[in-house]
Amino acid sequence: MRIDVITIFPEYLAPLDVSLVGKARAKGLLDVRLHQLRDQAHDVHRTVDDTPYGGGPGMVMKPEPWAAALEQVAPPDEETAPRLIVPTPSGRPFTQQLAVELADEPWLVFAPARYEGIDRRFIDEAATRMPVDEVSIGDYVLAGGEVAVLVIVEAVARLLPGVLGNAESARDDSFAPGAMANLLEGPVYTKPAVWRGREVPPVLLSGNHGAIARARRDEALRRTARNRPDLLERLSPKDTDKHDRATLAALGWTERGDRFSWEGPPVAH
Ligand code: JCK
Repeated sequence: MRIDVITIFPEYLAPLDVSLVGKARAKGLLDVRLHQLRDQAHDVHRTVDDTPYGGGPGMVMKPEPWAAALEQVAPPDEETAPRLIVPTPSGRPFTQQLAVELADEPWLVFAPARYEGIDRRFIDEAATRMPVDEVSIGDYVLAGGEVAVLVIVEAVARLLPGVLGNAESARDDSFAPGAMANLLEGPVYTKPAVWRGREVPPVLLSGNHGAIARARRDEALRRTARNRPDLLERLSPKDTDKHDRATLAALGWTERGDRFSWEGPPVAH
């Protein structure tokens, strides 16, 4: 996969040289190219921003340098066009599903902005030439799009064939005790079996694989109920067994129609 990033802070993307993404690049599985947006601003101050029409706080990135940079990276007269990803707090949520979709693309171009974002006309014009996704990595406000690029590139890179080792890639993310995006996973443990007087749950040392799977599933259900009740609301009772429903009932979650609903703590008799 080829990835181009256009930014006024290419040094902010230094983590792409390290760890999983760095190794994927070293192996030739990923070709990452960084571009300085200011190279496309030709006035003495290499200006890339200006005041917003209509007034309001902050500055807006000018369309001309972005268009020139994109045209240099992906010339309009070539037969193949990339998919353009624009991080923005008002984008659609970046999810594992979108990561899987992006991992299938041969070429991505990222346009991380600063200030209040990029003049709308650049995005609208780019969309006449290539698929454009405006995405948000979460409900908080960053100072710019570079960190979002790091997040998205790492999530996509680990899905590329050959990037993870065999042992890791065999463990599909949608296969775990909870089936990722449905339930959270429970806690994990390694040696020693007792550390500072704290034992690993004995079932994990029992060798009873059925009991281990059950205990992990129960922990996944408990954690999801506590931390992500929104995920339990989307869980189909069809994807649960009798034991799951008993565990959920003990947490106050009962079957109502084709969904689970929180009915409050179960009453003692
Ligand atoms: C790209 C500039 C900073 C700050 C205006 C926003 C009310 C607009 C992001 N999940 C995410 N959070 N933040 C970003 C992100 C932030 C960015 C840029 C991505 C470019 N900024 C900024 C404030 C505003 N307010 C809420 C008004 C931009 C992603 N992905």
